Amino acid sequence: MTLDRFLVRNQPEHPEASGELTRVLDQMGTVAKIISSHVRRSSLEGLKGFTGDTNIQGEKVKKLDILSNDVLVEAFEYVGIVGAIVSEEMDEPRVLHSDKDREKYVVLVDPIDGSSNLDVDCVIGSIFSVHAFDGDLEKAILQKGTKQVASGYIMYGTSTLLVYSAKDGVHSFVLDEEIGEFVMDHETLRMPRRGKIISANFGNRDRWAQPARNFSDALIANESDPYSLRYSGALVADLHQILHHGGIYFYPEDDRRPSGKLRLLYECAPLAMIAEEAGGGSTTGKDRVMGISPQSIHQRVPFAVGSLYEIEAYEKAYKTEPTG
Ligand code: AHM
Ligand code: MG
Repeated sequence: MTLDRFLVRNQPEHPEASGELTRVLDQMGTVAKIISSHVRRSSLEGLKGFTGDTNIQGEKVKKLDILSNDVLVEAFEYVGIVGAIVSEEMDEPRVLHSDKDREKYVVLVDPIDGSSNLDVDCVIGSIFSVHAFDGDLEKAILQKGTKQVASGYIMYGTSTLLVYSAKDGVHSFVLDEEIGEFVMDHETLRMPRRGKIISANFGNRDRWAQPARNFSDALIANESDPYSLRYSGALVADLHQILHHGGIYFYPEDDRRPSGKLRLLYECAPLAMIAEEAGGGSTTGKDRVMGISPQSIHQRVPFAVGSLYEIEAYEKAYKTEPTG
């Protein structure tokens, strides 16, 4: 079963079953193939390293960040029904069309997740979220995660994978490079209720908010049923592993970053939706990530995502020791 066949087959099940969401998701598959091909050839094509610029987040921009961003913008300009695109790499939303009768969606993306892995040929990803758009751009962008029409990620690992949900479960496809198609590997991914993986940057442990420290100390102290630490530097890769084996990823607020590191609209909310659709959850510690009303396009939030058991324990740690 290829991605395009599956999308057509499932079209009537999509909440917005006009066939147009299918076009957006199908185009994401094309984007995935193009970026994947550049990622695989990045050493040969001289795509490693920085451009010399800094983005709105204050982070140094890499060549592949920009190339991937351009691929996404061009792809959705072509589709016609995407009115605008919001990206980690662009200060402001890029308006693609102003044909009010045709625009149906806004696409929000992190073109390259785990940029620091790029130059050492380790796993990276792309994250996307699709919002409905009825002509009011700001309203369309600043929607709660619960309002997402679809979301997903692409993982450039040992294989290239595309995982998405259109609120009808989580579907996973692997790129067959010989035929140039995404082929289904899991029709419905379900996450274990409780897992074995703990994924966080423990180099920051002493800076974390106290509840996150308490939570991780308690988990690690469980000698009878120990957890395994897995932290790749790419959230997509860590979440993908947790989807299969269960556990928790967290990037909490700390004394340098009071709102954490990760961006709500194009990193946290789309992956929170994937986790929830797979039977897991996501929280800031205090609030369900999917329920947060965004205030700005590059807003950051403390983020934990994973199996229900660990997410509940994380929230309990925040209730026991509020951060104020
Ligand atoms: P990026 O989109 O700039 O790559 O940042 C997001 C990434 C996540 O994929 C990863 O989990 C985290 O930042 C790693 O940050 P750190 O190096 O601080 O642990
Ligand atoms: Mg990024």
